Amino acid sequence: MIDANVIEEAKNILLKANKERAVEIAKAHLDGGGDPLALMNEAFIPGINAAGDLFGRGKLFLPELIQAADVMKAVTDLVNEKIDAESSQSQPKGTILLATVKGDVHDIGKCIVVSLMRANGFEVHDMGRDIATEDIIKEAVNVKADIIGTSALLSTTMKRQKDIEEALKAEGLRDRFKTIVGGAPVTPRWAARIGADAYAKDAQDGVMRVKELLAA
Ligand code: B1M
Repeated sequence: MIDANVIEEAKNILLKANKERAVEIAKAHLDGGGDPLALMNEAFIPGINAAGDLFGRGKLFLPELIQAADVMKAVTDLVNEKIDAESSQSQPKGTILLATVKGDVHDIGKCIVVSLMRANGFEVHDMGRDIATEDIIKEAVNVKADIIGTSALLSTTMKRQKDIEEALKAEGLRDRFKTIVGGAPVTPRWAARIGADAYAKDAQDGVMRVKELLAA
């Protein structure tokens, strides 16, 4: 449970792009043994979403959103380092390829998903962001992935998740991989419509879903 003052301050810090203070708050929380995901889920994700809402309503300009994202990225990097440090070193439970789809540079959420899956013992190949469908499929074959996971944050780029399903079918590879999709505009309905094997609403849910997919 995150202190209400921290939640309020996280929002203001992102809007004011005060990276120094953001890092200070995050370090204090993490060094004090606080839960890394709670810090994100309860404080910083609502904070960046508030910035996104203001941007969507024309009350925040793109350079300000970019600065807020830069602060968010600094906090996410700290949280991910902490999650990585706590990760189990056991035999990998499965191989997952993750990428943000072509045309989309949003990767803050995808990076949290990467860290949490690694922390849960999966071998994760993170291709990064703005990755073409054909490259995702080629790499999945290369690394012998069990699961292909994609993130999309724009209503225009979520269509790339459908392209992946279609390309896998066209190449006769659909049965070789399970697929999971996520990202703010993505819904369970979208996942079902395009034929993805799973949808995850956040990083924790993503871990649950990949466990289910691998057990199936
Ligand atoms: Co952009 N952006 N942005 N942006 N941005 C949104 C998405 C937007 C909703 C803001 C708004 O208008 N209200 C809007 C999209 C509208 C739409 O399509 N419907 C938008 C827009 C319009 C744009 C630009 C087009 C703006 C412009 O240039 N005019 C542009 C697009 C650039 C591009 O991609 N080609 C753009 C740019 C940017 C920045 C670069 C400034 C920055 C991104 C920086 C970065 O990622 N490195 C940015 C940001 C920060 C946002 C918002 C404010 C926050 C996104 C974020 O980091 N959230 C966002 C508003 C919003 O989403 N409400 C917005 C926190 C993050 C932890 O959550 O990514 O959802 P999220 O990930 C979650 C879950 O979704 C899930 O787990 C994660 C952790 O809990 N999840 C998965 C995600 N992927 C998963 C995969 C899985 C499983 C779970 O398995 C595979």
